[in-house]
Amino acid sequence: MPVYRPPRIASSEITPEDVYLNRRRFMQAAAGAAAGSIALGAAGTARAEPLTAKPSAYKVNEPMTPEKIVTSYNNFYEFGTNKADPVNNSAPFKPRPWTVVVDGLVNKPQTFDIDKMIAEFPVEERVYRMRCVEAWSMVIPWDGIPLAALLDKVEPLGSAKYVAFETIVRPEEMPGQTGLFQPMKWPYVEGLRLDEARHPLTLLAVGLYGQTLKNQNGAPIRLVVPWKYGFKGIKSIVRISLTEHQPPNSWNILQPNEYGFYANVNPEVDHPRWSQATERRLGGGGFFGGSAEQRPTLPFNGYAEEVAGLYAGMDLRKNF
Ligand SMILES: Nc1nc2c(c(=O)[nH]1)N[C@H]1C(S)=C(S)[C@@H](COP(=O)(O)O)O[C@H]1N2
Ligand SMILES: [Mo]
Repeated sequence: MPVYRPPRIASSEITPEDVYLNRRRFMQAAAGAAAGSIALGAAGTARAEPLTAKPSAYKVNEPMTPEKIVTSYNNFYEFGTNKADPVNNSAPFKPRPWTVVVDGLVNKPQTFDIDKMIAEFPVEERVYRMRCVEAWSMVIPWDGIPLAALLDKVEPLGSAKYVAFETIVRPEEMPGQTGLFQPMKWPYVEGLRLDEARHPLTLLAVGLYGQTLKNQNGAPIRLVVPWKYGFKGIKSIVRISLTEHQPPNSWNILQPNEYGFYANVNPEVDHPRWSQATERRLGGGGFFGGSAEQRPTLPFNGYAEEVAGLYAGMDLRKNF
C-alpha cells in the first residue's frame, strides 16, 4: 500500500489566488464563446438552484470571500487532490436523487430525501469564518439546517455519545476514487462528539450564496463546523450514525500524528510541518483586484465564546 504524504505547503509554493484565477479566466476566455459549456462557470454548477433561507444571527461581520473563489478553490479528494480538480472534474456527479440514512443508537432511524429535508427543516443563512488546516481561510455564506434539528427528529438514545458521518462512494462519477493513485481509503469518514454535533453553530449545509450547493462544495449536503479545521466538514453525506464510541476520521487514519479527532482551530498548536499561528484569507480585496491577506488565526477560529466551554478541563495539545 502506498502511503500518501500530503504535499508540504510552504507559502512560496502556493499559487496566489489572483494569479491562479487570472490564469483560469485566461483559459476560459481562450476556450471561447462557442465552447462555453466547458468554461469554468459551467463545471459542476448546472444543478445549482435558488434556495430560500431564513436570516440568522450567526453572521460574522467580515467581507465575504467571492463566490468564484469559494467554488473554484476546493478540497474534495474524491475528484482529485489539486484545488482546481473539484470544479473541473465534478460536473458529471449527480446530487439528485439523494437520500441520507440516519441510524445507529436512535429511537427512530430514518432515511431522508434531500428535497424533503430542505422543505421540512428550517434552512438558515449563516456567514461563517472557515479555516483549512493548510492555513488558508474564507468567509462563506452557507445555507443550512442545524444538525441538532435533524438529531431531534431521530431521537438519540442515552447511550449515543458520538455522531459518525460517511461520504458517498461512486467511482463512476468520482475520478479520485479510481485508478492507481488513490489518496485515501473510501468512503471519506468523519465524526463529532454528540454535544459538538448538537451545538447551534453546527450546520448541515445544503446551499451556498443563496443557491443549492455546487458539486465541488459537497452537493447536495455537507457538514460545516466553523470552529474546527475544514477537514471535519465532510461532503456529499449519505449516512449519519449515532455511536457509543469515537468514530474514525479519514485524515486521522492517514496521518494520526498530524490530524486529530477534535481538530479545533488552535493558533498555539502547530501542525508538525507548518505553523497554525497565522492564515491567508483568500480573496481579501475582492475577486478582481483581490489578493490574499495574512492575518492571525483566532482560538476556535473566533468562536471561543460560543464553544470553548465544550472542552473545559481538556488538554487541547493532547486532544488536537
Ligand atoms: N468527502 C470529502 N469531504 C471533504 C474533503 C474531501 O476531500 N472529501 N476535504 C475537506 C477539506 S480538507 C476541506 S478544507 C473542506 C473544503 O470545503 P470547500 O471546498 O467547500 O471549501 O472540505 C472537507 N470535506
Ligand atoms: Mo482542509
